Amino acid sequence: MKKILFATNNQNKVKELRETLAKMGFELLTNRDLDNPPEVVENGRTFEDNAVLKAHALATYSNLPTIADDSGLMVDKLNGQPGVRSARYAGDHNDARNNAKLLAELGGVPTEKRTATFYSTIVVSYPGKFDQDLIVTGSTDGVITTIPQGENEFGYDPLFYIPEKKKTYAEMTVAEKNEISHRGKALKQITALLPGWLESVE
Ligand code: ITT
Repeated sequence: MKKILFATNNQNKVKELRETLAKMGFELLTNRDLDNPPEVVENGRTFEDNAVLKAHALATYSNLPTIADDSGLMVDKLNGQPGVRSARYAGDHNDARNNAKLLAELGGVPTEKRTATFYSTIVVSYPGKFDQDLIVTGSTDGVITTIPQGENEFGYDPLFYIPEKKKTYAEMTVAEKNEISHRGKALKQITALLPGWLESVE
């Protein structure tokens, strides 16, 4: 099996990508499998900037083709916040505090004005070929609930409700979420493009 690195410390993201890449014949390694991987300062202005920072840093370190995802939630009523700062909205990667802050910021806002969009940018980089990055994006519209719903504990999932499915992301299985999610949509494009892209850069 060909090795590919997913430059992430987020095991929930790994769950959402692993099976698809395995079906394509890739063994998915992550930062956990590396000895002392570099910590990337995600100070880009956009999801793409940050995904590129992660993909390039870890491809250089590992010498492996490397996938990175940068994602976040843009809430209309909050002028697109938390956006690229989604992981650090109320505290560094503290999902409970981030969710509590989001609910507090939207206190008293009626359902029809609680609209939001989840975005994901996935970048795949090949060591030494950073001018040929593969870049895809996916987005999904939803509504921010007033109370958390669902068991799955990934980030804002319990607050992100999909009206067509009558479920939050946290009430979906990984497969159900991948069908409609921001990351799932980006991943579908990766599935289509990765084999040809790898051939062209290798
Ligand atoms: P990396 O190691 O991959 O950078 P991260 O958790 O820091 O992991 P990001 O920098 O992309 O990831 O931050 C995105 C934040 O947005 C993440 O911490 C979650 O809180 C949230 N998020 C992204 N995708 C999500 C999803 O599918 N469901 C729920 N929350 C999500």
